Amino acid sequence: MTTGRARTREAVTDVMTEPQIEKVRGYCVLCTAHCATVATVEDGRVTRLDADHDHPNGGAICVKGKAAPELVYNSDRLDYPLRRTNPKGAEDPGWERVGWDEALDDIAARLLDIRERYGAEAVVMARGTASGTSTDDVNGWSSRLLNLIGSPNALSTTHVCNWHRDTAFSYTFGVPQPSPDVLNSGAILLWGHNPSSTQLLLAQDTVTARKRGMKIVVVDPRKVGLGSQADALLQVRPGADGALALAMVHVLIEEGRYDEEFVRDWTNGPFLLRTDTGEPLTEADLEAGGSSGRYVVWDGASNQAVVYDPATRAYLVGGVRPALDGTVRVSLKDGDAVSCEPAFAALARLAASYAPEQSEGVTRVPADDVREAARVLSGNRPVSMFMWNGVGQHTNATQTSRAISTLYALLGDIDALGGNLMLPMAPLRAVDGKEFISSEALSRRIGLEEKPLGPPATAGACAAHDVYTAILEDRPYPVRALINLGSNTVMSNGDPARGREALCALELGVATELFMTPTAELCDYVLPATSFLEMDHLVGGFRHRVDARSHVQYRRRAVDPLEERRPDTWVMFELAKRMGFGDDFWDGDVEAARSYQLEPTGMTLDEVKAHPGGVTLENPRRYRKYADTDGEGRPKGFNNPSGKVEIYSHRLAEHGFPPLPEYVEPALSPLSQPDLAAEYPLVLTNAKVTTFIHSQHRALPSLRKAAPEPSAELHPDTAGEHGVEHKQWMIVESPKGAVRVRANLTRRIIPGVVCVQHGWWQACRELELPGHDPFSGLGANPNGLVDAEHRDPISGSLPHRSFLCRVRPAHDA
Ligand SMILES: Nc1nc2c(c(=O)[nH]1)N[C@H]1C(S)=C(S)[C@@H](COP(=O)(O)OP(=O)(O)OC[C@H]3O[C@@H](n4cnc5c(=O)[nH]c(N)nc54)[C@H](O)[C@@H]3O)O[C@H]1N2
Ligand SMILES: Nc1nc2c(c(=O)[nH]1)N[C@H]1C(S)=C(S)[C@@H](COP(=O)(O)OP(=O)(O)OC[C@H]3O[C@@H](n4cnc5c(=O)[nH]c(N)nc54)[C@H](O)[C@@H]3O)O[C@H]1N2
Ligand code: SF4
Ligand SMILES: [Mo]
Repeated sequence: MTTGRARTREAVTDVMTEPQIEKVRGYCVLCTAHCATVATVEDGRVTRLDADHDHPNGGAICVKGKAAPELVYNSDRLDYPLRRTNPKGAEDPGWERVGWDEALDDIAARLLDIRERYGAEAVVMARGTASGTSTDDVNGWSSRLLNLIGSPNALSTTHVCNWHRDTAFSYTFGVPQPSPDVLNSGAILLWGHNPSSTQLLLAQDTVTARKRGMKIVVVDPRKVGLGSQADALLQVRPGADGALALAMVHVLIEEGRYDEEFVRDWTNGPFLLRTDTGEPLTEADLEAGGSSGRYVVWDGASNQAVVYDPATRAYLVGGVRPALDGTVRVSLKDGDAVSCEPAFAALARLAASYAPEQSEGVTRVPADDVREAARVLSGNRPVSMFMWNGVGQHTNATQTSRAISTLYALLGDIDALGGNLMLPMAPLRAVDGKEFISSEALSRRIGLEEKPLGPPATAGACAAHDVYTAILEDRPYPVRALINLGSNTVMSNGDPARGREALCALELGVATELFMTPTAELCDYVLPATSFLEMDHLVGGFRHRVDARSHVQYRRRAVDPLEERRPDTWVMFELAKRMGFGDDFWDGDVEAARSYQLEPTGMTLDEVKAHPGGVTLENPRRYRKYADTDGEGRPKGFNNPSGKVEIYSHRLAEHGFPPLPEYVEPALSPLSQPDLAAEYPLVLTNAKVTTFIHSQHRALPSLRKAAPEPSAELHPDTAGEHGVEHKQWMIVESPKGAVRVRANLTRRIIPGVVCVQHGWWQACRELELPGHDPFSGLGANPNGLVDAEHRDPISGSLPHRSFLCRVRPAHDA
């Protein structure tokens, strides 16, 4: 165990007239980066946050982190538990202040009553994103409570957030997208991810690596952040990423730039597919009693079919050199012969139909640029990558992620030095209480039937639109209670009007919140939560930076909670006690629970606390672990049905989805809906704003000053065609709804695309800047522009980033 150098708290206590200054080490939890910080506390008031430069997850802080003290003292923060006295939907909710005990007792009793009358699954817990709220602190405990209640229904936004980055990626590699080991990369591929605005540490590390010559390839319709310094920037039409990835795959194959040994040895590219059925040839096809779970390759050395067994990750005979191309005829057990080709050859054919010169009209990326980008990657290995939101909010999102993952597979750098490296987090004990819920209950999760490979099956998560259906139509069964735990559910999901209708129809709605959000406004109880600077937390590793994954830290609160604000973790423990689960919740003793979490590390809580900057546990870097062998010399392989990196996804095939990453146009696009596009000729997308997280922070003066109004980016030529001028208020309309935003004319976005911002509702009292009605076409909530009817068939993702729209000046502009 190496110990992080512990910077002791500086306390100046001897001069009475001077303010008492304390420095408290911790980390910012406002976004996914979790930058290590040092808070300055003067006379009990937190006044600033600075980067901690002596921490594996440190070295940087952004404007939001700097503004975090404002979040503690903002005059609109919730300070007391509130109970509604007027019916939902009434203009005035009639909030009355209640005590914590009274609120929690009543909520617990009503949850138990609803469970009794409708079954546990009628209770849903909506979770705020771990990448943009401090609910990361409470996730384990809220899962535990929900599992004890016996409900499988956690609602989250993963289907438009990280699911494609992680699970769709895992359908190729068997693991969620690991962290890029960017400091050791020859090139990084950033696809639909803009870390300069959203994940500061990756941006910082990328810039560091660039200084020693690392290359950067960015795929984004906008030239922003690292895209401005990229060696190759592909400004793709939103939603056409799948075609672009196939175009790049084609270049790698056609120009012989892929890692042939890796593809041959570690992917299922050599597996033979029958050309009559398109399905893999299996041992069962070849011989009576053969297994349909064993696949067949064509051995170029012996010129015969050879069986591969996923159980041993080996061929049944030695010295095999499987073919990656060509068509062969293989004799079947019934004496017939069938012609077959390796999966890799099928991929090559698919990709060839998207050759850069042919797909230019689809992707809008010049063919030469596509070729150049592929060459930059293959010529500068090891390559690491990160894809995120830009690819995850489309009706074709899963296959897009599959196409990008396939491209990455051909480069062969998964789990390599300088590639995307799999390293475990610190071994804290899991507390999510999976053991408390029955598999029968889990099989009833909302959305599971429709999405057997999607978030309900793989991420334990339901989508809001499905939960709204359960509330409003009792399909697949009634939902009567919704706890919003740091989740602005109606703002963050498509179709806010339906969200409002659903929340009004609940028997019990609860929000634990910092502010009275549009979601909280529709609840029966609103409970005042602490911000991250007001609460303690034990963290078992930092997700993104490879070398911070095993860093354990006790984040001490910088200040005590103001008024009656309480940490969500405390709320979970108190609710659990009141619902009769005290025995499984350490009778409400959060610190005792943290000690239990720590046990596997061999450290006590006091030992961790003695190092305010945290402790880095040993986590040796080991590369290409898939090649590790067991006692019998069998390689570990990849955690997929085939034991290989799956170019051909057996899971997708089993469920009737295209096993190769076929490109399908977005549901509403200029190419898929030309008639509609005659009326709505532009492509709608959106992106995060550096200054804010999602629907938050508009009330903080220093941030709002920097971005006072909602705006949308569009190219000057596009604006000109529609009579819109720079800085003018304009209406962005889709077939579904409208928003009113300032036009931001910029050449950094490709023509024909409108990039809106998500999350505008809140006013800023200090600056006297107005709020925006989340439910009205005169507001600025782009989630009203899309519906939930068009969605990705596998994940249920919604088309926030590829819908049709048009623009015009607002009448009052
Ligand atoms: N400042 C800030 N930081 C955040 C957050 C925040 O709200 N604000 N949220 C946090 C969360 S929860 C998340 S999930 C992450 C997300 O982090 P990112 O993935 O970086 O999020 P975005 O900036 O929304 O999207 C990335 C890029 O996708 C581009 N894009 C839009 N449409 C397309 C498309 O069709 N194809 C491609 N290739 N690109 C497209 C956008 O122009 C944008 O530059 O950020 C986290 N950090
Ligand atoms: N159109 C469009 N829609 C999107 C996206 C998009 O890019 N475009 N992005 C999607 C993505 S990636 C995500 S992750 C979701 C995010 O959706 P949400 O998870 O709903 O995120 P926020 O809108 O930031 O709302 C979080 C709420 O939690 C509160 N909060 C913050 N910290 C705490 C805390 O510690 N405790 C409690 N109790 N409350 C807290 C905040 O005040 C805020 O109201 O939105 C999705 N929706
Ligand atoms: S990048 Fe994210 S975690 Fe880092 S300081 Fe900014 S808001 Fe906080
Ligand atoms: Mo997200």
